Amino acid sequence: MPKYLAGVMALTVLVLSGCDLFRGQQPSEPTVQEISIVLKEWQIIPARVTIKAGKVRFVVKNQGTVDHGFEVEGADLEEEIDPFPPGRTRTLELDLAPGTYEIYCQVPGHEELGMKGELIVKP
Ligand SMILES: [Cu+2]
Repeated sequence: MPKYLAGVMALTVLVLSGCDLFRGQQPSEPTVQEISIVLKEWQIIPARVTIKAGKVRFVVKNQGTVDHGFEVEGADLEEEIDPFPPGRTRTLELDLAPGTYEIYCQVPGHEELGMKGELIVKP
């Protein structure tokens, strides 16, 4: 390959890595894990969720035909989305420590019918 071409390529690499360095200096957004959950009769999908400790945003959609809610319970934590109508979506943002949490629908009787699951938060 001609020497000038090698020079151009080296320069290109320098410019590209320069861009990377520049990007690396931008303030980085804290990572929020986003988990999609579907509620319907009579299940929570997925029933088993595994995430890493830290900030998580549950995007919960009611695809059933009656009101459903979403509750996360475990360790010292109990947080919920109040029951909401079919076709709607609600979000819940939490900062979770490692551990095993229950997830369930808090409408009376729904958990017993199967609207429950497990949330595993890894360190
Ligand atoms: Cu329910």
